[in-house]
Amino acid sequence: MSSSIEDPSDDLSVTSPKTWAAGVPAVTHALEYSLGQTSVRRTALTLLNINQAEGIDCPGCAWPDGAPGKRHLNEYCENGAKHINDEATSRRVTRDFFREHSIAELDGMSDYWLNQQGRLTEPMVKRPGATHYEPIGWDEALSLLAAELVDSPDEALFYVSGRLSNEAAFLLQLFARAFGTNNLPDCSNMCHESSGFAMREALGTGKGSVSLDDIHHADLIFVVGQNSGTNHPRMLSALEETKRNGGQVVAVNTLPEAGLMRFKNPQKARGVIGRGTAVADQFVHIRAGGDLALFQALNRMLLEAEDGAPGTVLDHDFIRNHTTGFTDFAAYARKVAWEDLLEATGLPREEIEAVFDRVLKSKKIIVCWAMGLTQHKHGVPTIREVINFLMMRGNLGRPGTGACPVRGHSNVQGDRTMGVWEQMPQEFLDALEREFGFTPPTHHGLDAVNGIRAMYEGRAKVFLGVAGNFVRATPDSAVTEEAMRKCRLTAHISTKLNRSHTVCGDTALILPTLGRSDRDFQATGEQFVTVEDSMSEVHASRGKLPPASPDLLSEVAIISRTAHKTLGSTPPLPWEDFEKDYSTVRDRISRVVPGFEDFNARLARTGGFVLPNPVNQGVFPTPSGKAVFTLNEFTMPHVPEGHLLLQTLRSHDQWNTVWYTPNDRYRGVHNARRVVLVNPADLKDLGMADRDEVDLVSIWHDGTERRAQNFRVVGYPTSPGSAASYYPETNVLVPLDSVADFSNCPTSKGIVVRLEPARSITPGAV
Ligand SMILES: Nc1nc2c(c(=O)[nH]1)N[C@H]1C(S)=C(S)[C@@H](COP(=O)(O)OP(=O)(O)OC[C@H]3O[C@@H](n4cnc5c(=O)[nH]c(N)nc54)[C@H](O)[C@@H]3O)O[C@H]1N2
Ligand SMILES: Nc1nc2c(c(=O)[nH]1)N[C@H]1C(S)=C(S)[C@@H](COP(=O)(O)OP(=O)(O)OC[C@H]3O[C@@H](n4cnc5c(=O)[nH]c(N)nc54)[C@H](O)[C@@H]3O)O[C@H]1N2
Ligand code: SF4
Ligand SMILES: [Mo]
Repeated sequence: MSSSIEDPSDDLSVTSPKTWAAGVPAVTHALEYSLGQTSVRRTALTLLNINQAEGIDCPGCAWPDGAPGKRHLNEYCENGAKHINDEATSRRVTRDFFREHSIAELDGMSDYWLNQQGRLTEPMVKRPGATHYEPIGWDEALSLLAAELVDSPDEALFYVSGRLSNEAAFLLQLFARAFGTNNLPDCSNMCHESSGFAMREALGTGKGSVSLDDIHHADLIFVVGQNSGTNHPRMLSALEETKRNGGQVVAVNTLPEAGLMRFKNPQKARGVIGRGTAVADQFVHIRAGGDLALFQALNRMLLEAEDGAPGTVLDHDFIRNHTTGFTDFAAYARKVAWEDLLEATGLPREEIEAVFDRVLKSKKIIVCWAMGLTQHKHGVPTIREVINFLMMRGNLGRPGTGACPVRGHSNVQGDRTMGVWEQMPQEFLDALEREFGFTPPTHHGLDAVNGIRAMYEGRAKVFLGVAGNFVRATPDSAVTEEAMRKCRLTAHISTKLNRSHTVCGDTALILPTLGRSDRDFQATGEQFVTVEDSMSEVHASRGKLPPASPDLLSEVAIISRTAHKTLGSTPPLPWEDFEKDYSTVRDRISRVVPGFEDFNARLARTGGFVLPNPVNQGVFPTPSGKAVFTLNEFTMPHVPEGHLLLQTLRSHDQWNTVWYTPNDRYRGVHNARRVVLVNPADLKDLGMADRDEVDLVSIWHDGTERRAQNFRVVGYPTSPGSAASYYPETNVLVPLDSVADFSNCPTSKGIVVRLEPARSITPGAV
């Protein structure tokens, strides 16, 4: 396998896309990967503990676990198993490794190769002008970091990825705000930010209102812009139960993803030998970016059906008692022309009518969505229109109904609850002030995109990344890398090596930390941490393995010590106590964050609890106290002649910026990642053929072009006019300024590109 930064695609092989997901091959692939990383004993230990009541929360996605009494012994999926054993690997990155490999050399290696080197084992520093990382003691490393955090607090960025525990996230935001800045960019800025903006405006809360039980008992579930079979695999078991209970599923996607079609549950005998369960009752093969129009069409049909049979279609009680803006919304919704809606969705009218039939027959509807909606320019209006759709028939707050943004990282929702957001509301800042006796800054901080701009322009000079891989997760790779290299100091608290460690500021620090699976001993004894999943369930996670190295510190310890060194005793906060005993952090959380009252005692008593969702209590914390119907201007992405709308997505075998193998099994793509999936009819129009070597060139309003070199074309049933390619190789194509309206989320699913014959066959720069 190639170790260079580019995967030359020489071994590309393509087989028919799979028409079903999971089953026995999924188990085999997970075990193969796990046993390639670590011993049978450690694999058994991680797998027996993953998602169990006293065990390790899966460090994969944020899909919830079953209720404690209903959990299987194997409460994990293929990708969760791979993911935890990628962390539990027996491979180690030592000081010898850094002596042998210069930073320039490491910079030329692929994301795969860097990750495969194993767990980081001791703190390392790159001094100004140095070519290599060298070992440094913890005390000196953290003093160095603290010493750089001296100037204006707003010149520092504190990036958080959704792997962080509640305890560590709470302390990090406390540190940043006590220091004097709200510069807390996070992975959510690039992920579900559009969901938060849309839902807060319409419902007064950014969180989903749905539980697993709701999923099981819905009449109709929409799965929109989400590849559940790969990215939230156990959602398929939940949908299987929905179907067993008589519910239906409509999948809306630009690609016919295997997991949306048929599922063979590897935990059930019938999933091993049978044909599995057909997941989607209807697959809606929508045009890229056409979802706003689809929901506008459904909403318009609801209004017309109500005209035909007044009082029977809409939920007038809900609309009257709980919402505002219905009249204006209805007037607006009736105006959008059918031809425009059909053109934007790319669907025949009968197909939308078939969806509408299911809607009319269903009393309990849930809409689930992910990046296929959030990462478009009009992601926020699209999600607002989804909420309009749910509100019209009162599909909110009742059992079996609701809005379900399916979150990515295992604790991304918890990190936000803990205050990691550059725009936390004033009530939260006031609560911090009451508890800790200092006045947090009130002006908004920098998000990911604005943080990159600030580093690029020299306004931000110190970058601390806590988990994640900032330079690969962010758009416009060339610009972002230059921005990072301009920093005075870049520091990362990480478990594994990644490209963010090789793209350094003048000084750079690698601060290696315990992972979820590692046991965590502090002065008062063994500690555990807590997380919140996509359905607002909070529970503990306890590491079970001996730590990857004796020189690792926990995230809580690193953050507490850095804060102490930076701030001294101004304000006077008990950083040492926080490190010794995480329950003291939870005591603070219980007094600052609503819903966490009596945190420690409730965890001990019940093992976990669900945070209250106002929507389910009939409360809408908007300024008017009611849910808001919104007017969402009809838009469709403009794609000039000869161009395609490119989405950058995940293969089946990667975790965000890190790929595990170069295969995308369900889509039938093997041994290559530099591929672009294009509809065969578009290929014909473009005068191109399957397997042609092309460069992808993105265009932007200011006339600039960005190029990603040497991709292989694969004819694929993506909807006409759209193309798909893997992230992060294609992040170089996403202009920094190409962001979703309102949420500032990079438009990773809507990049206008053209395909050009490859300029060279030698792999180019990223
Ligand atoms: N194994 C694995 N699991 C993961 C991750 C991982 O990398 N690997 N990442 C985690 C994270 S952080 C996140 S946020 C989630 C992401 O979960 P997903 O959102 O499922 O991830 P993507 O791969 O970005 O897939 C986007 C889906 O939207 C579809 N899509 C794209 N554009 C449109 C559109 O305009 N309309 C519609 N209707 N569909 C569209 C794509 O075809 C694709 O199926 O997964 C989490 N889980
Ligand atoms: N083009 C494009 N760009 C995208 C997306 C897209 O769909 N298309 N998706 C966006 C989305 S949804 C997201 S969420 C972001 C993801 O962005 P990030 O969250 O920043 O990226 P990850 O790849 O998840 O980060 C992997 C690194 O996290 C570190 N890590 C893993 N576990 C731990 C841990 O327990 N503790 C610590 N301290 N470190 C740990 C390891 O060092 C590992 O190398 O990317 C975004 N970028
Ligand atoms: S569905 Fe998500 S949380 Fe559950 S086991 Fe799989 S990766 Fe882990
Ligand atoms: Mo995400």
